[in-house]
Amino acid sequence: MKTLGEFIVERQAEYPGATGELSGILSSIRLSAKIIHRDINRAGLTQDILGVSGDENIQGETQMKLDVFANETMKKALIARGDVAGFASEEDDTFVAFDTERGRNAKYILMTDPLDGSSNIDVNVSVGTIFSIYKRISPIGTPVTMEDFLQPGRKQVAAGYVTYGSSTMLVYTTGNGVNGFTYDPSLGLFILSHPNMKMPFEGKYYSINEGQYRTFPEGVKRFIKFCQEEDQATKRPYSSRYIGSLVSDFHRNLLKGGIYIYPTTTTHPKGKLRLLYEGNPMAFIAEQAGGMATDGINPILDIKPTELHQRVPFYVGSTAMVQKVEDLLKEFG
Ligand code: AHM
Ligand code: MG
Repeated sequence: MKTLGEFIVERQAEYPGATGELSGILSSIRLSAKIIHRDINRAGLTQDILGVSGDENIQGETQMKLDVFANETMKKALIARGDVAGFASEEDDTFVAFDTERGRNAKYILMTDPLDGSSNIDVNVSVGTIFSIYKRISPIGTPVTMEDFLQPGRKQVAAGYVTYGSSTMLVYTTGNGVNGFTYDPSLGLFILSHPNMKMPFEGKYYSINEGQYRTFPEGVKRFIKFCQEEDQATKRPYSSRYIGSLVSDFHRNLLKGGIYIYPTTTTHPKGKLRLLYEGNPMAFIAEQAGGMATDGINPILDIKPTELHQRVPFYVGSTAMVQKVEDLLKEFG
C-alpha cells in the first residue's frame, strides 16, 4: 500500500534539483481535498452549507455556498504553506498575487475550479475540484502578473482533479503518466489505487447535454447519430451518460473509454467550459493517459489564452471518438 504522501516524496527524489515546492503544493491540495470531502459528505445535514450564497461570480453564474467555501479552503491551504506565488479561480474576478516575502519568491502559480459541477451539490450527485499548476514567467522576487496565468496548457507542470463520488479520488499528472489515489476516510489517507492510468483508445460512452441538441453544430449532431447507430465492429450503439459534472463524466470516460463534449452552441457561442482551469488540466491528463482533447480543430493545450475566464469548446476523451467527431466537424461544420 502506497500513500499519496509517499508517492510524492518518491517522485520528487527522481528530480535531483527539486526544491520541494511542487510537492508542497500537492500537499496543500491533498489537505483541501480532505476538508472539501468532509463538508460535502455532511452537506445534507447542515443547511448552512447547502444552497446558493446569494452572490454571482464575474461570469454571471450563481455561486453556491460550497463554491465559496471550497474556494476559500484552497486559498487558505495554499497560503498556509507558501509554495505558490499566485492563485486564480473560477470564483474570483481576477488572480490573487500572494504578495508576501514567501509568495514573491515562490516559483509556481495555481489555477482552480474549486467545486466543479456545483449545481449538483443540492441533489447529492458527485462534484469535483480541478487544478492546474505552472511555473511563473515573471521574475522571482516580484508579485506575479497576468502573463503568468495566460500560458498555453502545454506549459503546465502538473494538473489534476479530485472527484467526490461514491468514493473520493485524487487523480493527477506531472507529465509522467497519470496516477489515481482513493481516499480512505477512516485513515485520513489517499492510497494509490490506480497507478499509470490509460484511457481506452475506443470508447463506449458519450457524454453531452443532449437537451441542447437543437443548438449544436451540424458535425456534433451527426456524431450523436453515429453514436446511436448499430455497428458490430465498433460495438455501437454507444451508451449515453451525462452527469453534468465535468470531473465525474471525464473520470468515467478515463476509466471505461468515452468522450465528453461541450461544443459551441447558439446559447454558448464560445463554449461553456473555461480554458484555464477546466479545459487545460483535463486536456493534460487526457493526453498523458493516451487520450485527446481539442476545441474541435486544435489541441486544447496549444491554445494561447488571452483572458483568465476564457471559454472554449471542449471535446475530450478516447482518441478514436475525438478523431471521429473532428472529422464530422470538418465535413459538416
Ligand atoms: P461549473 O464549473 O459552474 O460547475 O460549470 C461547469 C459544468 C461542468 O462540470 C458540466 O459538465 C457542465 O457545466 C454542465 O453544463 P450544462 O448544465 O449546461 O450541461
Ligand atoms: Mg466547472
